[in-house]
Amino acid sequence: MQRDNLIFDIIRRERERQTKGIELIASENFVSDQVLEAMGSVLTNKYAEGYPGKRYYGGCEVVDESETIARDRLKQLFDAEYANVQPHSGAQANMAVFMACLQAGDTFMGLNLSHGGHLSHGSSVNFSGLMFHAIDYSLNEATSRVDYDELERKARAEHPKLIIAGASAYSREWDYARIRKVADEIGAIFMVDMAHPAGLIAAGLLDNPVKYAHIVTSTTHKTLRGPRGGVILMGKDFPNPWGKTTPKGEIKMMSAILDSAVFPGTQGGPLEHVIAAKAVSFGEALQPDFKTYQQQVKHNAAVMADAFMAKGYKIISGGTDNHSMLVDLRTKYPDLTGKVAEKALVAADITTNKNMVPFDTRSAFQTSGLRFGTPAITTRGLKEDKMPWIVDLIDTVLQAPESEANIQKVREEVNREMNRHPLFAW
Ligand code: DSN
Repeated sequence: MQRDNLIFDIIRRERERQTKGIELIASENFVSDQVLEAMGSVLTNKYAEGYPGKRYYGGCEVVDESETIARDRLKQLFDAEYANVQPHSGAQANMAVFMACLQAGDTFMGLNLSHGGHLSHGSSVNFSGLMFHAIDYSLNEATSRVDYDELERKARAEHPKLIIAGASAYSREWDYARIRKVADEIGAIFMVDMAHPAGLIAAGLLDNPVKYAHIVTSTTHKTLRGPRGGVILMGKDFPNPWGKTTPKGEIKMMSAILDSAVFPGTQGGPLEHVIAAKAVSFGEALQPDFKTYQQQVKHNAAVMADAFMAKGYKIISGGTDNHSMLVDLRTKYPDLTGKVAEKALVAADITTNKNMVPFDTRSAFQTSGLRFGTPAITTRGLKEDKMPWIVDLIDTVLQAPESEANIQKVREEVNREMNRHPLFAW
């Protein structure tokens, strides 16, 4: 068969892009060579609908072992009793939880998307907002932190069946205990989507939501530094409170309902090559040096946020407890949109994404903010001493985002420095 040079040339160019630039997208990271190897393995050839020991295909005895190891390592990492490693993504994991806990049209509550929430937590263009009745809570305007008073007020008034904590752009720790308390009061299920800070949580640097929530979902590729994918966890199993029963009239436990909601409810065959790569990355996260890495991620983020503020930028909520931060450009550059800023930075080989800020005056296509995160550059080996340097470069670009000469000067400096931090061993 002829080699597909067209596609492999694209892969080569993407590798080059990743190698020469500063990667600041808060939800991205660089996996290890052995995670890549597992993903590109012959396991992609295997159909394995079902779960270990209970499959709909023959020949699953080998992949049963890697899926079991993935589940066991994940449970150990987060001190959980139940784990499902089959969701293809975080949104798929969330969809399975909706299917397990709600009926179409039921009310649930999540953080407003424009305040840092996620599409699958109730956006009107996502299945969550299209098929269910989504209500939201927001950030307090003065503090830019979750408005727990509003959350409690709305929960008591509207009785959602499911309350979701977790965000895509929120740099602060959560008060999970407070949300669980109101969920118990109104008889709601409490779910945490820990996709962004999962790695910091695994390393014990942030509170573990598995202690408080009924159900926890996550992606595996952000701070956790695994392959792209999703997972579902529970600290303790419990009977489904909405009374779903088996044909024999028995109350089903949530673990069985969740397993069925993933397969056959919302997915077909699991991606066993990705599940093996998840297992490898969970094994890496169980090593002591993963904690050192996460400490550096957190420290780099704190130093970066301070460096932005020292230059007159507004950081939403005044800092960060995790790996990410949201910059409101309006304080320093009132006329600069996130869209223009992102484009200029990308041209300088600094990758970030435009993001709405709470109470934004611009649309999601323009935005007044930029989101930054440190997981990827920390994997690359950059330490806190480089964070003010990165902020200087960003500020140089944003001072004259239309100037190609300015951008070129920064790009050359970025490429020179990143050349000193090899990314791939092969
Ligand atoms: N889109 C992801 C992020 O960038 O945060 C969340 O799924």
